[in-house]
Amino acid sequence: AEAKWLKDYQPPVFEVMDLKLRFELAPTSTVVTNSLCCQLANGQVLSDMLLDGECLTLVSIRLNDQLLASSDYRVTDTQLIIHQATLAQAVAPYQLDIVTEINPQANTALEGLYLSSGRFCTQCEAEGFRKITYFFDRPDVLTTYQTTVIADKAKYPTLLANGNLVSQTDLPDGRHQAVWVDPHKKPCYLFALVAGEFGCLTDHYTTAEGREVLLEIYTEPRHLAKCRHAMDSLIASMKWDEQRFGLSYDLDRYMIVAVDDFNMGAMENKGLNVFNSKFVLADADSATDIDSEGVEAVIAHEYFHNWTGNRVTCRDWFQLTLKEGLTVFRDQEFTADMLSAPVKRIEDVRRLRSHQFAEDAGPMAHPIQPQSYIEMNNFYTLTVYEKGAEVVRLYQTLLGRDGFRKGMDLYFQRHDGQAVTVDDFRLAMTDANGRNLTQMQAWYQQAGTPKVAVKITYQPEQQAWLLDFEQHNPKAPKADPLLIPIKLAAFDGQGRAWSLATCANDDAALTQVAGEWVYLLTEATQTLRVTGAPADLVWSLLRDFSAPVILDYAMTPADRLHLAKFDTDPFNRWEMVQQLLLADLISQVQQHEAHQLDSQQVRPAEAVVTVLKTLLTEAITDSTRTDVDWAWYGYALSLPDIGYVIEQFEPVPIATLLQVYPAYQRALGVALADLWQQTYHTQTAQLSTDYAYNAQAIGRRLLKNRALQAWLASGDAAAVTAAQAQYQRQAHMTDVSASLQGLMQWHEAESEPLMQDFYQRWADQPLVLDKWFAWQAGYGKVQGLSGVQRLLEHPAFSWTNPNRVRSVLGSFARLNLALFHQTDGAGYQWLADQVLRLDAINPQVAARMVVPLIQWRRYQPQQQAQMRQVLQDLHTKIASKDVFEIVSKALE
Ligand code: DPP
Ligand code: ZN
Repeated sequence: AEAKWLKDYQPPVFEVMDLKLRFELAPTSTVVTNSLCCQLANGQVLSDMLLDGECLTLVSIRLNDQLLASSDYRVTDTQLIIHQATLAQAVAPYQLDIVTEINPQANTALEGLYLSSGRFCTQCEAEGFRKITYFFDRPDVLTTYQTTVIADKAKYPTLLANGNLVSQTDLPDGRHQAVWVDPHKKPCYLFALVAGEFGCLTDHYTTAEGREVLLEIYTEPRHLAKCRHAMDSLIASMKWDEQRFGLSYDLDRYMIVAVDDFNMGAMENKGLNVFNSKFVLADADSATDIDSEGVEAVIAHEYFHNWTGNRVTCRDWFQLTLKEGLTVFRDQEFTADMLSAPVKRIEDVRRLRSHQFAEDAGPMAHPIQPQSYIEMNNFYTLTVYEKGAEVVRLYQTLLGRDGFRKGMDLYFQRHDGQAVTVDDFRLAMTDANGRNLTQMQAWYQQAGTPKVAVKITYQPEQQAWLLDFEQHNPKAPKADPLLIPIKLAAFDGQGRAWSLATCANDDAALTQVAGEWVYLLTEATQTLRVTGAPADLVWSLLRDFSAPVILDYAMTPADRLHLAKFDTDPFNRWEMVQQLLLADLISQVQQHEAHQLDSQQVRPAEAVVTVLKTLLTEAITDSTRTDVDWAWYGYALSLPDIGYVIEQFEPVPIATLLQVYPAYQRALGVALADLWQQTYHTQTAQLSTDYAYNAQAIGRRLLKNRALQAWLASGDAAAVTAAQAQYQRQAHMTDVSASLQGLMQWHEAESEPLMQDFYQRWADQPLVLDKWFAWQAGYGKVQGLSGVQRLLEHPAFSWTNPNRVRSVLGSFARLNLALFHQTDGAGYQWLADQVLRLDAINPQVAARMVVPLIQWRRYQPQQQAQMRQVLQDLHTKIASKDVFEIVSKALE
């Protein structure tokens, strides 16, 4: 497999003026007629015409209406090459009519045109269009599309494609046809087609410009009632984008189609989004709060792509973060406005630190603008998306919301209708604000999470604080320093904020943006000197997580407690509690590793118990208040993810960690059992049994269920009874799910009859059944690996449904760490066996499932050897370039 490189980018030789596609749909043999009109692009000279195409059966090619002979062109596994000599004899513009045949039913890779539960749908990003027809499958070739869809009317009553519906007619043979025209030029990765039997929820939106837009959500008819939340989310997104960015929708129709078999979350095809049904269908009975938040965020994300991605697209796939980082940032800001801004920030930073930091420290580490790839699908990563969004956020932190908006306005003014690069985005921000942002370039080019070490000292004679900063990127030790904004504040002994205004004049790097102090790191080492300040200040740094870095700052527990109490930044208050917990966890793991204490002796430190006791007491006392951010309490009272704890060790003493972490959870449960119980009851009392989707209710449920979890961990029999009762009430899926997960984790035997009941209730609802699989794969311990294996043999398991595969293989390797890391290495072998099997069916998903194995270098010698052996073995057997690329990098 050959790598493609950013440095080899060449502009397209041909420009396409128009494309007409005609599909005669049939499950095993669909005929695609592609009529494309093209000519040499400006400044190009005639050469062979290279059209991408894979897994296609070529039927015929006409050039300017002349049937070509086989000597006029050549076909390889990946291309159709029309010889220069053939073109030289024709008159430009070239009218090509290419007829091919494809087999959607055999398409289990779910790239290109495929069938999902008997419905046709497409997925073209990144390079799936080449599996539909021969074309210039690259994002910088944009053209207008007319799509004719022909299919049996009884089996496929709904026929959809991008743009506006022009005509729909019956054909004599029981078939019908629909013609769709998309007036906006687009790259082929945004093409979409859908055909099948659907129910449709409709609504309307009038844009700020007065355009009447028809909104449609298509799904299996039986799921129609579960689409309301998605529709409300869509309308809220349309309104939000107008208010925040002045961006309105640009077609008469916006369609969303939910399908069950989908490799990713969703796809922003112009005017016709295709979604994994997981991110469309949600009601109180079948979806948790987290699921509903996911629907709201993904609906918004795909909608926002209409401007950041579709109207302005990427020049090449190395620029993916141009649209993804920016669109994730936009959906984060949207969710922050819809629910709770601090809680959204906490959730995003938790995910970043638990998963993206790990990716950035491992063998797949890459800059947000990767320099090369073998399989582009492998670069739809947490780094490109989540770190990319953090980099976009840096501009807003530096320029303020207004400055950021000015930059966005200029970006659209300059580039609407174009395929551009991350440099174009940076230049728009630069020019709109008259600010030199050249140093931001390094954020796009360096892999690895930067570390910022801070030493703070006080000089009593001068009443001066010295804050020494040093930045360093272990993955790129020789790289240029980055521009890192550190939001900061200081609080005195009484907890009062100390104003930095007097020192701002002495140091140009200290500025105020939107009322917050920001210290700009631009050098490898830099010192901020704050004079005339009292000795009792405690410094709050990297507030609101103002840059995606690891802050290396040894605070005393007393200072952490002080900020946990007085900091005015809710993110950093949360962070202080988390740091207390993390430091304690790390020290207990180290002690156990050194002295082989048994897990009975795990005890949370006094400071930890004190701070959690304070928070729980507050939550109980204030439980009737309606102005409290309850989700904040829920997260403050949660342990750092085990994934984040693992990140703290090199090498990772995994066996010890997997003893200590649950023992610590139990010990915290026991130490505060009464308070967990009271929190559970006081919050339950405040919640109506009716489900409501709003920040207040979501927050209460989060806190209540966190308390239930901790109480269950304590071993108290009353907690088991409470959890069983909560399950039996069947109030909504958030409560059902929390009770079952808690019981499975801490009282697996007691969970069994409830799990059976759950199966009976939900056997015919795939998205809910995914949970049933995921909980067993993620938490089931009693039956060991054979219990997980049995899930694969369950009649409801399916290798061709990505959600189902992820719910077993993904949950197992991410959550069931005791089995995954079991000492004989059988957990590693089991996962590798399944990856190999999946590789033959769906390489893209297989490549995701192998990732937990590639972190082998982080572990101790025994696990290292076992994991490496399994990877080496896999390397010799694997067929796809998807898995090959990842395993090869892991073994380099
Ligand atoms: N472009 C999709 C998304 O992130 C993924 N293919 O929205
Ligand atoms: Zn996206």
